[in-house]
Amino acid sequence: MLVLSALSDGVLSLTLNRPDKLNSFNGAMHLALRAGIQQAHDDPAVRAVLLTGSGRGFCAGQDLGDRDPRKGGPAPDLGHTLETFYNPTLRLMRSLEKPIVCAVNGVAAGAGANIAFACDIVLAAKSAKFIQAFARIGLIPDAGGTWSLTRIIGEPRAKALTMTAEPLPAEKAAEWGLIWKAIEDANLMDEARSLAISLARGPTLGLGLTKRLIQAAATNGLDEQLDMERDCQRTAGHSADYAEGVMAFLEKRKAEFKGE
Ligand code: T3D
Repeated sequence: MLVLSALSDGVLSLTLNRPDKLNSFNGAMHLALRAGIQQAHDDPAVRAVLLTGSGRGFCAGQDLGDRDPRKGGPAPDLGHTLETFYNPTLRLMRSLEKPIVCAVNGVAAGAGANIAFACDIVLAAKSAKFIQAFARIGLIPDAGGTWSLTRIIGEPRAKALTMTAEPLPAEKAAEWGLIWKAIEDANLMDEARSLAISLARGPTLGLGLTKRLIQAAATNGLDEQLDMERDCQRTAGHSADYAEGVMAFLEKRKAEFKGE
C-alpha cells in the first residue's frame, strides 16, 4: 500500500508509504493519495484528514528515479505530469471543506514541502526541515509552492528559499508562519492526532465554510469578502451544529456537534 489509509474517530489518516525513497511520489502513490482525499470529500463519516509520512521522512517530492535521463527516450513533458498528477490533488485538497492536518514527521522536499503547505494546519517535528529542492535540479517550484510561499512569507523570503534551496528548519518555518507549530519529535503524532480528532468532533459545516472564506480572502476585496461572510454565516446559522452550540453554551455543557 503506497498510502496507508485508516478511518477512526471521524479522522481519515493518510500515510505516504514509500519510506525507502523518503515517500517520494511515483504515479501510483499520487493516485492513491488523490483517492484518499476524494474519499474525504465523498464520505460524511470523514470529518478531518491527518496526512503524514512513514519512516524518517515526510515526502521528498517527485521520485527522481522515474526521471533518469540515462534511461534514454525523450525528455518527459513535466507540464503534463503536473496537470495529470500534482495539480488535481492540490485542487482537491484546497476544495475539501473539512480540515486537513499535516504532521510533517521528517524532511519535506520539493513537491513534498508544498503539499504540506497546502494543508490547513501543519505541525512539524522539530527535527524536520522544508527544502525547496527544485533549483538543485533545474526545475521551478511546483505543487502550488510559488503561490503559497509568496502569499504566506512574501516575495523576498519566497525568492530566497526557492532560489537557494536552503533547508528551512521546522522552528523557523513556524516563526515565519509557514506552519502552525514545531513540536518535540516524540510528541508529534500524538499531538497531531488529538488535534485532528478534536477538529473531527467540531462543527464540520462551519469549519468547511471557514476554510472556504479564508482561502477566498487571498483574492477577494473587502466588499466581496463581507458579502461572502454574510452568505456563509446565513448557511451556518441554519445548521444543527449552530443550534447545538448555542444550547450547549446556555446549558453550560460541552457541545456535541454532528457536523451538519
Ligand atoms: O517530475 C515531475 O513530475 C515534475 C514535478 C516535480 C516535483 C518535485 O518534487 S521536483 C523535486 C524532487 N525532489 C528532490 O529533488 C529531492 C531529492 N532528495 C534529496 O535531496 C534528499 O534525499 C533529501 C534532502 C530529501 C534528504 O536527504 P537525506 O540525506 O536525508 O536522505 P538521502 O540519503 O538523500 O535519501 C534516502 C533515500 O531516499 C536514498 O535512497 P538510497 O540511496 O538509500 O537507496 C535516496 O536516493 C532516496 N530518495 C530521496 N529523495 C528521493 C529519493 N529517491 C527518489 N526520488 C527522490 N526524490
